[in-house]
Amino acid sequence: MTTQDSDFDAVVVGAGISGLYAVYKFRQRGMRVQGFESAEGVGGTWYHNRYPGARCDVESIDYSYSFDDQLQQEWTWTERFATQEEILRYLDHVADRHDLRSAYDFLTRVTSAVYDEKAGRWTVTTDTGKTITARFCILATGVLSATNKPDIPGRDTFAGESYHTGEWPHEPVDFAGKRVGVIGTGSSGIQAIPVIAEAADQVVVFQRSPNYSIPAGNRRLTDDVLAEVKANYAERRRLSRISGGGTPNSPHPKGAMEVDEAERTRVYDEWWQRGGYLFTKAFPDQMVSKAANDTARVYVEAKIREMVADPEVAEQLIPDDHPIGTKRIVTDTGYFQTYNRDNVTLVNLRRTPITEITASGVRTGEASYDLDILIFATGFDAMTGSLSRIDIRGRDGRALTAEWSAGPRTYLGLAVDGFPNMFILSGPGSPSVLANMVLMAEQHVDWVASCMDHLDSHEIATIEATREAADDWVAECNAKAAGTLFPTANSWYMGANIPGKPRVFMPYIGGFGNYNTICAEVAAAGYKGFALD
Ligand code: N01
Repeated sequence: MTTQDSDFDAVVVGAGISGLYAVYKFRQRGMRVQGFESAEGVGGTWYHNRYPGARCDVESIDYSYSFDDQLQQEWTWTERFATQEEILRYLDHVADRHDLRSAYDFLTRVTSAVYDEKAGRWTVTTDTGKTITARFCILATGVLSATNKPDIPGRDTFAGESYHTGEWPHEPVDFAGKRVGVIGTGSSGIQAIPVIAEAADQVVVFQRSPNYSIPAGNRRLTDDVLAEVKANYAERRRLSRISGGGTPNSPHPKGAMEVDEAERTRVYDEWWQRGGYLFTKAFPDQMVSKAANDTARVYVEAKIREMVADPEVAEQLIPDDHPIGTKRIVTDTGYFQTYNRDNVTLVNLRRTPITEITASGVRTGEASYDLDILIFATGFDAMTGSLSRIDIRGRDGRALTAEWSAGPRTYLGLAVDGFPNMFILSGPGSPSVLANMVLMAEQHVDWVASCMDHLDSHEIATIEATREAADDWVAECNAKAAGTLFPTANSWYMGANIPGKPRVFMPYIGGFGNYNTICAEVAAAGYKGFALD
């Protein structure tokens, strides 16, 4: 390989939603792009999370690219909330349609990315022994992709089949006649448990923390609904871009505490019918006022009691340690009713913690559960985990992990001081997981691409966040989070699910629309807060 062959305008790490669009957009600019992806195919999250029941909790018509109008007119989503299989088929289609696979080396994990100050280039090495250089380093490594398998004594001694929901095998798992244990009741566990319960002989759910979950209200999308959406897609996208969460939904004009009880109940009934995590957005004060939040909490708790036949089990399924919505609220299909089945047992780990995993199953302080299959639905080292497993070094060999030892520090979530020409897509400090991740990815990539236009037209080689701008942005993110109820929960947003991880609220919670305005203002002001050289 000649130097010419191994030197690129940009390297894109990851072939998920944001990486694919970055490759498309940069190639549109005439750039030479090298992509790396550790999996065998495109799709990122949707490639790996193939567990039974996996679906997106954002409506399919919104959780899809807007950059290609012909694509959004031609593609037909079949259900309101798409399955993993349908989303992956869509992303495969997008990759083929725009010839994006040709940019990538698949089955190739980036091990290091090191900035060479003299050359003004990033040197990127992979686990396949490849080394390339590039002017721009684009980290599209995903926010929920580094799986967390807790260090439970005897974890690896289990003799049956064992899976993590985030690394699910491609071959179907046969549950028929099997005794299945599921550890974890976050979104993944809550989606998987009802589907597994229908197929398995026995399901034992090991629950440490109960979670709030709202029925999805999923349904097939009719031709009429799709025709209406497609006729109004431009407006739907416009409303999404100015919204708080990247979908065309806005809360009631008044706060929950400003309306009477009858109106509150009417609004909650309406949002309950809408289904899913949107329930936390019914009233504008729901996530900032404890009193307002309590009204939503009490409403949902009554619903749980209605859905679960055994009152004692119902009480164990109701959270008592966080305001509703401060942990990602789950969107489910038939979750609570699953506990009415004879073949499902709830084990409350708060009462009887797991003492060990053995060859034959799981042992708690009170009992031993013999299992054929053990599923870890135990989540991810969110937002920073996919970055910290790459050795990323900026100026003077400074390691990103060391720079972030007290929590992630970015400017706008996009850039880090000391790491020139490096951009993180949908990372900490951006709205990221609090927004529709597809429009989030488009916003980031579009901003980065027009930043590149600016650099090129002004003959500027490098762009780098200033330390002061990063400090101010971190302070702004913290202040925004402190004005909400979110920091009161031990959530993965706070890094609380990983032992030893700093407790910092990682996403920017000022709203997707506000964030878009801030980014546009920074660019219009000649990239305020960045040093251009
Ligand atoms: O992971 P989680 P997830 N012993 O971290 C438990 C997105 N997502 O994969 O709360 C026993 O939420 C842990 O218990 P606790 C979505 O943003 C979206 O489910 O730490 N239990 C918890 O119950 C979501 O929020 C979709 O006490 C242990 C569970 O494991 C995010 O991904 C679908 C344990 C982990 O829950 C992550 O969801 C799926 C231990 N040692 C995911 N360690 C949709 O779009 C952990 N747990 C619908």
